[in-house]
Amino acid sequence: MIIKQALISVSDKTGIIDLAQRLIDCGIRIISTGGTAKLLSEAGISVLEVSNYTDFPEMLDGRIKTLHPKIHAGILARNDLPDHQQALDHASILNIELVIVNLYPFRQTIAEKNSTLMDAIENIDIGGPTMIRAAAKNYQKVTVITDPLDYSSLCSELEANNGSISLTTRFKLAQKAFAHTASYDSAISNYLTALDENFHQKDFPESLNLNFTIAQNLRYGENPHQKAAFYRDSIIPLGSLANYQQLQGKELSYNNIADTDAAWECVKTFDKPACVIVKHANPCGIAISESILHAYQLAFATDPISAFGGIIAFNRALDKDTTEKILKQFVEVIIAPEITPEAQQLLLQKNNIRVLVVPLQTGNSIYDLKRIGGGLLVQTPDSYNIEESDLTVVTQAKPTPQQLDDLLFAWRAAKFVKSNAIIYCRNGQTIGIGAGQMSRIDSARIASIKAQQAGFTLTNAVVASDAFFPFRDGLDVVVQAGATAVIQPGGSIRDDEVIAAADEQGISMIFTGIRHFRH
Ligand code: 93A
Repeated sequence: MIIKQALISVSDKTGIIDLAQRLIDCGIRIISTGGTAKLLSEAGISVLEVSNYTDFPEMLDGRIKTLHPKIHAGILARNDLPDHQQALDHASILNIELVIVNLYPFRQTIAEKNSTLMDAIENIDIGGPTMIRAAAKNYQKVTVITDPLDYSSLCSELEANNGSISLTTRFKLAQKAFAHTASYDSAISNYLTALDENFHQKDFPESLNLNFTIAQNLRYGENPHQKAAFYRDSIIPLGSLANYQQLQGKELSYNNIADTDAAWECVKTFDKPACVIVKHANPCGIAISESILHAYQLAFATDPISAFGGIIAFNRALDKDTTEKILKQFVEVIIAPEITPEAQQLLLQKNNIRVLVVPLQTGNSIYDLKRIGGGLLVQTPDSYNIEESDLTVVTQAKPTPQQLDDLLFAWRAAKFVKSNAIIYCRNGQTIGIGAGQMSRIDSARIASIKAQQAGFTLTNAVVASDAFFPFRDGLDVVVQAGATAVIQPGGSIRDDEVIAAADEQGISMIFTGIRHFRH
């Protein structure tokens, strides 16, 4: 199918002059809307303006530009039916075999701080999606381009094939086009259904249209008998795992991705050089220090047995010295904001290890999603970081500055351990982690056992508990193990009993007023 006419109507005009020139060179006539036509003619490219072609001016401040039968019949007429061709000829309508459109920037508009409902409404494109959908429906004849990143492959194919595009490419582009208009309409629906009757923003839209695009098929899911794939969100904060670049190693598995995400989200929250080692979605070692080498050694020492086959995350560039140490252990994935060239060289010795880099940026997706039978639980992410003003010392003893530092570190760590979480820390190192138990006292016992197994005494350790102690027994366990300061949310009806227990044993305790359940 040789392309004779192309319709170009774009808001984002990046690369459009270059593209138009290459189309002209392929002998294609260009039909274009006001702004696009102006830009192209100023660049010396000959264009037929839509309004001249349809003999109907753009009107209503541009709300009507391409919504005309001469445009839509030209796109929608089938090329396999002589009737259709006759109808076009009869009405002097040209076939349009290539549609290049990108839409009014709705998402960008609503993302702007001071944008109003009127701004949003004016940025709902009507003519553009209509052309895209018509072109995609008629992919047997029409090639549709919605993404500037596809310009160059379009031109290459045209130039290599005497101005025609294969059916395979047309079909692929049609799939992409419908995904694009669906995603565009989802954004509009999410935005509008989040407004209440007074046009105020509600926290959650009435209907939530999610848009994820497949990033990769995975070999299998959590278990080998499950099929799995990894999808990317339509908007990705820069520092999210979904932006990963893999430098070496085997293909990532489903569990690798889940665990790496847990490690990366945790390590990113520390300012000092930090290392987090994760196994089965839980950290088995977290540490901060002056160097990532030392942080790694400390994190590894928390639980060397569990660290076997773990995921290791850093919040600084991975250097040669640290890599040398890591290579002594069995590791599944390493993730860092950067890997130095020397470290990369060294890692090649074990080319099965998956090595990922992701830009070090905080910022969460707007929603945290959890699938349940027949539905979806949606919440804002647990991104609250406590400040000094949230803290209340509830005991007679006050924490020393060193204890306070450790308590704050332990509190950060607790957020990333599955509930019930009890974490012993000392000098920026986790020394016993009790995770995922149904009773808090069991988590406390497990944390002490883990510490002992790894050869730690718990003298002068501090403890974080992700939620309040419902009874004094949990507190008694950690104090008997050797903890001298505790951080926890408070808020139990038996807080008095727990505070009295702490005072009785002469330890200090801080309430945060914030809980960090993680399931
Ligand atoms: O306001 S519209 O929905 N009405 C239309 O008929 C129409 N036709 C194309 N917007 C319309 N467009 C959009 O105009 C395109 O999707 C594109 O984003 C933009 C290009 O306009 P211009 O070429 O004038 O800059």
